[in-house]
Amino acid sequence: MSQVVFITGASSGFGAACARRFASSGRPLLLAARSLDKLEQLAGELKDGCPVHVAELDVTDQDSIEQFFANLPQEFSQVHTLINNAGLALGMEPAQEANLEDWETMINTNVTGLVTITRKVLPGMVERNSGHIINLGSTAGNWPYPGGNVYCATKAFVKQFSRTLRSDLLGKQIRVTNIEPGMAETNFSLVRMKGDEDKADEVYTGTKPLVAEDIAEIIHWVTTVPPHVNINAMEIMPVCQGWGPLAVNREMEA
Ligand code: NDP
Ligand code: 8X3
Repeated sequence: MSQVVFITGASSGFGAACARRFASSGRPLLLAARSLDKLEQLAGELKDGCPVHVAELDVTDQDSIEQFFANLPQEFSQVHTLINNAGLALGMEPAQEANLEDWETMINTNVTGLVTITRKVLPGMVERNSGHIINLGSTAGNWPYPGGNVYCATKAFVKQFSRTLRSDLLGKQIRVTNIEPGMAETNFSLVRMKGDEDKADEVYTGTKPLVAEDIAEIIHWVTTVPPHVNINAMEIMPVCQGWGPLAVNREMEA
């Protein structure tokens, strides 16, 4: 049976690193993102290792989604492993000052986009009684931080959606895993800081963050455990990251 690996957000960061990691296993790769030029460049790099199909996909746009699935070559149409990776954060402002459009974009991408792609792919997995859905959650879905407001909430959604998928799929040979990385240096901060390179660099200054290849290695590993084993979730931080104490404001009136 075909073991197609479908990666959303494959043009950068974790998605591109996953494409490179899975290419070495020879499985057919279906790579999607909005930046077709970057996908084509990646496909050029991978083409000797495995069959690759790249296509433009905006997970927030229903027409784009319909077109993407309608135009899939037959040999890439039976997805075995879905890596729901497309996602982003925008802004770090406190909730009362945040841009509502940024909130909508995060919800449309990280929540609505992720569930729509899952809903498209899942019936085929159920019919074939075979598959693995790997969602990109985040430490942000477990631990709140100032300015994280809606981004953190979208990743908390991903966590619970991953668990409820497992509930619905009980009895089927379909695995679901939520991968929850902490600070990782990709284009993530540049996107979040809206192209401000100094602000994006500051996020990683003096640290040794995770890199995309660390997460790709772990995502690949969760697909290699014996078929009766389901890794429900994995939270991964760089050694330089940890938790602070709960915040207490000491300037309140008694
Ligand atoms: P990058 O910015 O490097 O990659 C994000 C990818 O998502 C790009 O390929 C981008 O492609 C794609 N994408 C964004 N919006 C859309 C859209 N509407 N439709 C299709 N693709 C889209 O960041 P990361 O690799 O770091 O992020 C990948 C995932 O990991 C995200 O879900 C993020 O929230 C999560 N994550 C990141 C962490 C980090 O610290 N870096 C930690 C924890 C989780 P394009 O612009 O071409 O569409
Ligand atoms: C990305 C990790 O801490 O920047 O999901 O929110 S964090």
